[in-house]
Amino acid sequence: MHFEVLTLFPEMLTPVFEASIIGRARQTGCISVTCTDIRAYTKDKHRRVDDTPYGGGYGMVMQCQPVVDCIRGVKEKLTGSTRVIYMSPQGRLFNNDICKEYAGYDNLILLCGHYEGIDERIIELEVDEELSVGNYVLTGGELPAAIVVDAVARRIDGVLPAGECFEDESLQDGLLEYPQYTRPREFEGLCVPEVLLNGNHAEIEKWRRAESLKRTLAKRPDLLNKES
Ligand code: 4H4
Repeated sequence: MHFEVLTLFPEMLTPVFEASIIGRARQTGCISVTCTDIRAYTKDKHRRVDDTPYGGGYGMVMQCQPVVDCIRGVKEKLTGSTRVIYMSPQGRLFNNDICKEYAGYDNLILLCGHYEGIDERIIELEVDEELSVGNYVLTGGELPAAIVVDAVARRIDGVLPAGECFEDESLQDGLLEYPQYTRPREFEGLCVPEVLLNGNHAEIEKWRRAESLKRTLAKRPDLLNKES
C-alpha cells in the first residue's frame, strides 16, 4: 500500500515516517510513504501557495493551482485504487471502520491544509472526502495525516511484527484493555498482581476480563451501553 502526503512542511513528517514500525515497514517494502511538497508545484517566482480570503476575514487560504496540480501530478504516477482525502475538522470522524476501509485501497493521498484551510474549488475538483481526527482546529493537517498513516499501515500484512495483530476492534470486545505490567516485579513498593506471575492462563484471562470490565465501567461507562 502506498501513502502520499501532500504538505507544505514535509520536514515535519519525514522523521515520523522513518521511525519505529512505519519506518521498518517501508524498509521491508510492506508499505511506501512519500511526502510531497506542494510548493514544488507553484508557478510564480515567489512560490506563493496562499492568499487572503475573498470577502475579507482573517488568515490566509491555500490557492487552487499549486494544490490541484500537486494532486494531479501525484495521481498520474499511481496505479490501482486511489482515494484523495483532505484532512479537515469538517470531515467524517476517523475511526476503526474507516481505518479498515482505507486499508483496502492501493493508494491513499492525504492532503494537508494549513492556515485557514484551502480554496473550496480544490475540494470540488480533486478531493474524494474530508476526514477529521477530532472536533478541534489544528494548525495544519500534518499531524492528522500521520495518525491516518500509522493507524491504516498497522492493518497491512507484514507491518506489525510476527505474533502481533492489530486490534480488530479499537477496544477488545468493546471494552478498554486490561492493565499491563512488565519487569521488575516490584517498583517503588508497587507489585505486579500475583495472578500474572503463576502461569495459570485460565486464571490470567479471567482476571484480565474482570479488569477490562472494571476499568471500562470506571473510565468509559458509555461503552457498556453501546449495542454490541
Ligand atoms: C482545515 C483548518 C480546514 C480549518 C484546517 C479547516 C484537522 C482536524 C485540522 C489545518 C486545517 C487543520 N484535520 N482533523 N481536526 N476551514 N486541520 O484541524 O474547514 O474549518 O483533520 S476548516
